Amino acid sequence: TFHTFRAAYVAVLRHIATAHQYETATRGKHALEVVNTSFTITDPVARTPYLAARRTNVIFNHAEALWYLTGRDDIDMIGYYAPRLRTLATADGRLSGTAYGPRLFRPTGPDRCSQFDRVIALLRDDPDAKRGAMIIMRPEELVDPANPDVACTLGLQLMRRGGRLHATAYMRGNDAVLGLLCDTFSFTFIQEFAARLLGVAVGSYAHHVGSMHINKADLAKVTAILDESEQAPHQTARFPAAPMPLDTSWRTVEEVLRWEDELRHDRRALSPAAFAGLPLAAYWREVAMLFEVYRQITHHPDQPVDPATLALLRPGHRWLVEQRWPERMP
Ligand code: 5HM
Repeated sequence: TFHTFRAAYVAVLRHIATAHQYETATRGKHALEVVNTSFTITDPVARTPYLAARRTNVIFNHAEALWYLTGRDDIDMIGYYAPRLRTLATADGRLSGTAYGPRLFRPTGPDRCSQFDRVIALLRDDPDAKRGAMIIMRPEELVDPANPDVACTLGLQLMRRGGRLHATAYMRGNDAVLGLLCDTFSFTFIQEFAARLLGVAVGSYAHHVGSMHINKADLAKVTAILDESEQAPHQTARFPAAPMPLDTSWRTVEEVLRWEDELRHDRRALSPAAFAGLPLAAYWREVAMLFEVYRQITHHPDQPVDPATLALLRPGHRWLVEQRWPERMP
């Protein structure tokens, strides 16, 4: 059990790097592996590790979590933030296993509800329920042995206990360097959003993984992350986590996504004046501003990011953007 994700992340990386059980070679990747890894974090709002050596793309992290909420599986939105995901897309521009959105948030079945809607309704009516589980990996995903994109997450469970909403993720496999960070970000974001819809506090987040591994190609990065965590152990305290506003609803998410779409297509810019006028809480305005930063980075590669834009980011997010795109800073 750890307080923040950063502490859990560093502990998992250190454990595999110093005490791996197996060396595996499958589907073109060589990895160090530990089987059956679990951790719990008591503050899932502290989901971002501030580690320069990791160069977290915090804009992608928000885009991916919101992409899940849309229920979309097209590559257009997420491929803009993570171009390497395009290699997994089908000929008609869709992602299968990586796209958790349709599985969690798209209506299915006779009630035309999503798994998420059903779980929220269940937990509203029956707070002690233990059935609040959503299934992600599907039985048919192994029919084609060459399927390049099989979901790594088996399911997510929400439990309302002691006035708080706890979440559990169950994964068959997890890349401890890349996937672990992105997946914990998205799953705790969904947890916090669910807590807002239910009007309860955020509880703990637990993460259970069958195969936790470090790809050998990432070992140098892991060493750098572990060195940095020893030298700068208190970076998280410099950038306190911000909770999602209590009145966050589906309408909030839709408004942020309207801006995301405009900015991704470079149809509008989010100026400081437009930012001030957004009908959103400061937390969500700042998320929109992350997408504005990315619009400038992607659509205007010849110019540095506007200092007035950077000034409207949370200090922690600004720091991460500076680590990730130092060559684009004013
Ligand atoms: O061979 P396999 O299908 O397991 O390759 C996919 C790998 O991508 C996983 O083992 C895991 O290391 C990583 N992954 C992850 O960590 C993939 C996804 C997409 O579902 C994810 N987290 N969300």
